[in-house]
Amino acid sequence: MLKLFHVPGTRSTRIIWLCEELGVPLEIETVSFSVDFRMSPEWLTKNPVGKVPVLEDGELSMFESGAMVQYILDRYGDGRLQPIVGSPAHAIYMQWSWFGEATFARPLGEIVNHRRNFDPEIPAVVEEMANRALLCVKAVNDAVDGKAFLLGEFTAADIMVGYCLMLCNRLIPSHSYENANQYWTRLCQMNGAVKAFSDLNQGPLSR
Ligand SMILES: N[C@@H](CCC(=O)N[C@@H](CS)C(=O)NCC(=O)O)C(=O)O
Repeated sequence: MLKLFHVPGTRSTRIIWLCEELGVPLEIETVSFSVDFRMSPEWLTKNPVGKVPVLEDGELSMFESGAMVQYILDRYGDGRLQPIVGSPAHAIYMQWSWFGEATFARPLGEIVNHRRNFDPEIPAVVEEMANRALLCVKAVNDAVDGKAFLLGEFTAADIMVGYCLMLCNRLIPSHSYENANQYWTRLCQMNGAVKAFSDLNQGPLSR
């Protein structure tokens, strides 16, 4: 059985969301987000850079959320929630999945990290990162114009990007990208999202 080491509101929500949509059983162990825990020798054997999440499947142990999503789809998905591998649609699916972690999550993570490490925060730094994140919201806004989801049908790319929209809404509360707002509302109605975000207020961003 898959086992997820989870912190509410972090990227581990992607795995909970995906498994719920697929109906794949998942054992969830909530762990501490403290630096002491994450930098402990025991945790560093699971995640060598002291971050969350970690996923285990028997002997297999993984520490990148996007790779976990793809592994679960390929091993347990029976072709669901991703286009046929090698098709142009799959290329676009990968594009949005990678965008979710490599481009969109990055400035948002920098805001979180900056606020954790600088008190008071430096407004110019937060503003720069917020502007970068808002460019990503605009890209999503344009992509879902006239479509329910990024590829038309719901795929795991929506989970990768949906996590960023959740974070964005908490960190940069108001923006006027209407398609993106409606897309986010649609995502929030999915069973997987309801489950994945049910413990948000117990997470590190609830402060
Ligand atoms: N690319 C990694 C990023 C992991 C990551 O940055 N996790 C955050 C929580 S969502 C974390 O542990 N941050 C602590 C830190 O960077 O100090 C993934 O997708 O798993």
